Formats: sequence, C-alpha cells, structure tokens
Amino acid sequence: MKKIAILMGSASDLKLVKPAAQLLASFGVSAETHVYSAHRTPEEATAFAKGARKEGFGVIIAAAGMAAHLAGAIAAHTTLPVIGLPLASRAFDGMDALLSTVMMPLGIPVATVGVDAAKNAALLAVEILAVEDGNLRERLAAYRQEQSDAVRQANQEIEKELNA
Ligand code: RP5
Repeated sequence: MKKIAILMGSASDLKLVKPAAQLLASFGVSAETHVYSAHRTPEEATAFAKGARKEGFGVIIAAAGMAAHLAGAIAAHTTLPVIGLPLASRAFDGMDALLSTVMMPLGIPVATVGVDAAKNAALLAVEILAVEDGNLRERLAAYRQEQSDAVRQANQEIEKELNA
C-alpha cells in the first residue's frame, strides 16, 4: 500500500493537523508527518516533493495557514495528488489560507478541503488510495455506515425529546 504524507508549514499547525494523522492510523494507512515551510525551508519542501513518488507516497496532504503557499509549492514539484488543508489563524480566520490554497493557476491543481477540515483531508487521501485497494474501499464503506448510523441515532433521540 502506498504511504500518505502529511506536511504542515509550521509546528504551530500540529494541533489542527493531528486529527488527520489519527484518522489515517485508524484506517491502518502508513503515514509520515513533516514540518516543511514553503517560505522558511523551501529547499526541504521541494526536495520532499521531488522524491515523494520514488519514496512510496501516493498522496500528499499539505496544511498551512496565513499565506498558505505550501500545497501549491509542493504540487509544483510532483504529479502526485496534493490535498490542500487551509488552517485558520488569527487575522482572517482561515479565509487567507483558503484562498491561498484553492486558487491555483491552470496546470497545477490542488484538491482543497475546508478550513481546518483535517479529517476530510485524510478521508480524501484514503479514498484516492482506495481506487486501487479493495480493503480500503471496504473500510471506507464501514466508516460511512457507522457515520450514518450515528446521525440516525441522534435524529431519533432529538425527535423523541422534542417531537413527543
Ligand atoms: C504558515 O504560517 C504556517 O502553516 C502557519 O499556519 C503560519 C504561521 O506560522 P508560525 O508563525 O506559527 O511559524 O506558514
């Protein structure tokens, strides 16, 4: 099975990114996490992107806040799918990172999830690997079933409480 990389632009992003690593672990997917800054360690970020396919990665999640250029900078140096994870920060509550991540120029796409949507970034990465992996497809189906069951249960409890 291919590996998934989780990159973040600063150590200060870890709390927001950790749910992605935890979800990947729950699916039994091999993941590596690194701090690479598009602006402060561009050489390391570029070297990682250039070597990622050879190193066995199948998907790269790139998380950043503020002027969030990490996902685009990584995508510029690989043809692996890159999932951009914009992170909220003080000044603009994530809108800065969302627009910096999603508005890529023609030719270098970044699949961008919602602000702070670390679990969705991880699920999308698993879905990409699952194209070639039947076991992951089954685990995704089970995850969705559990999710739907929880929503139905919550609905029943609210209906019972408020519609009696
Ligand atoms: C981004 O700048 C990082 O991803 C982080 O979200 C933000 C602030 O970085 P620090 O000042 O916390 O290092 O590149």
